[in-house]
Amino acid sequence: MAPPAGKRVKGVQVFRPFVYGTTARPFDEKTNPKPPGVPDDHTHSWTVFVKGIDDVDITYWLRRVQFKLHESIPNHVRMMEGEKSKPFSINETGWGEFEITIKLYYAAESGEKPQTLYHHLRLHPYGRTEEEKETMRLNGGEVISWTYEEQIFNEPYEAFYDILVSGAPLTPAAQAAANKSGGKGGKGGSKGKEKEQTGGRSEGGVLERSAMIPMVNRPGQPFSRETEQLEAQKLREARAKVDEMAAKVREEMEKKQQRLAELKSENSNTA
Ligand code: SLL
Repeated sequence: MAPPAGKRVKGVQVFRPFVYGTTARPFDEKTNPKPPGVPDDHTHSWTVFVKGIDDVDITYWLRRVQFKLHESIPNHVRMMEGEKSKPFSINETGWGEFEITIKLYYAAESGEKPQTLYHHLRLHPYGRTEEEKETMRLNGGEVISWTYEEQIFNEPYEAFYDILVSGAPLTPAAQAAANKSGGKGGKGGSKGKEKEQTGGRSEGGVLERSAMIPMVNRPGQPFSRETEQLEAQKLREARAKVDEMAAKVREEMEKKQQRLAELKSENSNTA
């Protein structure tokens, strides 16, 4: 592919959050019956996906995704073309866990080469404790293994930069609202600013074509400032514990050194 015409925007980095991973569910007569034709040895249905944070559209920067599944699965290399506002995803059934190769193909305007991610399909929750395992369970039976990631575009081409930051096209309702407020002849800087951000908002409050993440969690949307703060809190607590343990070890060492000095002097006295 020829590189796009135009210059790169120097000194600028644009990042876009996204989520990838798998969701698996054991077959169960009541809640997840096995569809006809699924082999006897298959124990789970599962999905692998790449999507926007809070399900916002990402197809303006991510054009298509290739999923490479285990060779035992028929037609194991699957290319998914982007469909606006829909996750890139594949539904399958099987019995075993394996590593999935996820290759990201960017918008042609970006001039970026494809990049590969690796994700381990999880059918069974894991962890040292039941509590840890529980964090992988959603809606009772589902086993989730999801990763938050940020795609960084370093010094993007000008045309691509425009696509990244210009905001999503207005929905008809938003267009009407914008016309209305504009028609009243409102002056002032803040109005102008609002107009720049033409995109709609997701349910969690995230603007289209932005790098925002939601303030709080919602069911099935665990990546938010709330989660970030909880993680930071956990890290602070772990750090305090490590400091405490280190202080204790130091104290014990000092005691031992003192004892050693005592023994040495006793020894020299008796000699
Ligand atoms: C394991 N190393 O032993 C892994 C291999 C393979 C999973 C897991 C078959 C699906 C199908 C399937 O689930 N393969 O036949 O369509 O655990």
